[in-house]
Amino acid sequence: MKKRILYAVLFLVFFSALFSELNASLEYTPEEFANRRQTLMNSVRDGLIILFASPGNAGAGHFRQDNDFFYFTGCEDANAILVMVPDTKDSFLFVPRKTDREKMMEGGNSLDDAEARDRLHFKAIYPVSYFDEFLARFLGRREAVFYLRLSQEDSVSESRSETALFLARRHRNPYNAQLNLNLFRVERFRQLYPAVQLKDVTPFIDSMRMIKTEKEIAILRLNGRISAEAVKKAMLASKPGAYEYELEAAAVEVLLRNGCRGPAYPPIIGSGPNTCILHYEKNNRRMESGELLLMDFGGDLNYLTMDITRTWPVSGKFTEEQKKIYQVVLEVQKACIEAFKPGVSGKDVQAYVAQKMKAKGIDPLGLRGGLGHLVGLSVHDVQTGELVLKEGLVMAIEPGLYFPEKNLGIRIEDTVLITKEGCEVLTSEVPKEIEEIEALLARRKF
Ligand SMILES: [Mn+2]
Repeated sequence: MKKRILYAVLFLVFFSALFSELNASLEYTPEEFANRRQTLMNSVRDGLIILFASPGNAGAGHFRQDNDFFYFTGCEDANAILVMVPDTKDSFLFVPRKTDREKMMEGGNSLDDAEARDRLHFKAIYPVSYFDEFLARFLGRREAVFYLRLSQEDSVSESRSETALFLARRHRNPYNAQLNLNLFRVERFRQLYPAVQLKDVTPFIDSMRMIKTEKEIAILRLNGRISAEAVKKAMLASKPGAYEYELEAAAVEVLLRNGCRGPAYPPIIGSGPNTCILHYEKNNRRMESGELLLMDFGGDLNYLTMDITRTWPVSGKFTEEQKKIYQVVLEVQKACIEAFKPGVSGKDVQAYVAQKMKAKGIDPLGLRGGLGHLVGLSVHDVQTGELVLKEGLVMAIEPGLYFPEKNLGIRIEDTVLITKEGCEVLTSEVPKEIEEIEALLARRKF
């Protein structure tokens, strides 16, 4: 027993050290962001590009910058504005002037840092109160076009279209039907600058954000390993009689120990009937032997997310029926991953899956496979146009079969990087083969 504890401690020390060393080399450099601004200005070419930082912290979570603002600045100042001038290739940052009291409570921002302008490659850093005067001066001289985010914002857990969807749902109740911040800003521009043509910068941003840079790929690889370890720890924490939230605790600990801000979305840990609720997040049910557990989980590391789902039996052994359905989902998921390579569309993947299932004599039970969703600064990352796979895209593939009448839902999800010839599974370190899962669960003692 003592020996086991010693090994556990040694493993933990080694494990933490390994990941933290990797973490240190994965800091973004200011040049990464300056280069992105140049690329964006090269493709937009006219007018002004204007992007907004998050206004401030909300709720109990840690501050997380607006995705588009972060992508082009790396700056975590709240309530700031970024202006890019494609004509001169200059960038300007506008930041609130903090009072002494604010500085004492929260620390300063880029305005208080004399070297920030040079280090971050801005032409100037101004107080945000100068922003409208800056625009007035600019409008006196040049053709009036502002490139704004006319589409919705995304967040760590929600895509641009989900933001729009949730807003539409909120507006079902007329007493909650105010504009969100993004739309309010557009309205304000229309009121203050009626002669200025407003154009959407979002498609330009999205085509850049879709293809991951070398640094982003390194961060995503590490996040894949950390998030996989987290799911493995949750698998080992599962047992008949345990509560779903106990698994959440085990998994989140691995994220926090390894430098993630936290989960990329509310962890989904459903047992029995809850395996059939796709976005279940109460995580407060007691699990029993004979049931399945479905866990959908991923970390948020340096503003890049991860998405994994595994399904396993609480008892440690699949029943024959569970095994049969699990095998179908697994074969479809593996066939999708086999089909992933540059040039492939969703239809191509479906055709490959159908042919593969036929050759193996497996009834896919209506499951067809496909492309899944992109992963990046948001776990449901940005996308422009009809999706065809390209080198540098990162995708989650997540086929699932759900039978509420049997309290049986199975989903298997990995996040993959599209490479020159195929794809690299970033989350491969958490088992998904039946024998591997049962072998891992056999290590539990209860
Ligand atoms: Mn997913």
